This record gives sequence, C-alpha cells and structure tokens, in this order.
Amino acid sequence: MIVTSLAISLMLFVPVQADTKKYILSWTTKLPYTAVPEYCADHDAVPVIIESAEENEIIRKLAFSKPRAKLRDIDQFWIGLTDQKQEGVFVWSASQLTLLEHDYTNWGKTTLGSQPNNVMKNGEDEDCVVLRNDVKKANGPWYDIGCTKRLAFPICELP
Ligand SMILES: [Ca+2]
Ligand SMILES: [Ca+2]
Repeated sequence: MIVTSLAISLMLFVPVQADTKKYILSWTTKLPYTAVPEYCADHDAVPVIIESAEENEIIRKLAFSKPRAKLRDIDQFWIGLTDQKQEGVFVWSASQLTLLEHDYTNWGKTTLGSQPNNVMKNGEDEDCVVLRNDVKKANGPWYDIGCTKRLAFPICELP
C-alpha cells in the first residue's frame, strides 16, 4: 500500500510508506551525491538500499509517477551505492554491504556498453549511482556517474 499526497510536488520532501519500508524523496533540489548522506541524516534516514526488483519498481514508480514526472529535469535519483573507497567495488553506504553480498543489481545497458563503466570526465571517476527514468527500458536502470555535481535528486529510507 503506497500512501502519497496530492500536494506532493509542492513539498521539499515527503515520507512515503511502501509496504514495510518508508522512503523520503525530494523533487525540488538536485544535490551532489556527496551531500546525500547528510540530507538523509537530517531526516533521520539513510541513502536508499535497493534489495530486489520489486523494491526497485516501487521506487521507480514513486520517483517518476505523474504528475511529478512532468516536471522538467526529473530524470534521475541518487541511490546509496558507491565505489568511492575502492574502484569497481560497489558498496551500499548505509549497510556497508557490497553488491556481491546482495542478489540484486539493475545496471543499465546502452549502445556504448554496460554500466558501471566509470567513464572519467574532467578527471573525476564515476563512483556514485543513479536510478534513471529510461523511457525505452522502463525498469529503472542504474548508472554510475560523478559524485560531486548537482545531478540528481535524493532518495532516503527510514531505518
Ligand atoms: Ca567508479
Ligand atoms: Ca557510467
């Protein structure tokens, strides 16, 4: 059961109950990933950990469902997964568990190859992960991108 509010797009953040987990998303302020742990902590939450295809779909629908998806630039959200400490070893920041300790991943595929590809731009690795609204492949694929630009909106979960 997902509980949302008609006033959702006007709020800075909104707690959303989805089954046993409760999420906090923002549709108003893009952050660099480096600011997301603090943003979540300010709401007594942690950067989201996605543990199954079912949960990925719940989050994708929350993040991109109408009418919010009609807003400009609502195209990607940070999830709490990084390989900042060791290149290629992705860790859920809230649990410190690596992807190898989880069954589920949902890396995107493009004509240029699969994610994560750690393409460096301006000397910065791609070490943080977003969930995208991919219209061709509507399953909320994950992409590694740079951590330090204001490129995406935060998703947190309440522990
Ligand atoms: Ca990387
Ligand atoms: Ca990438």
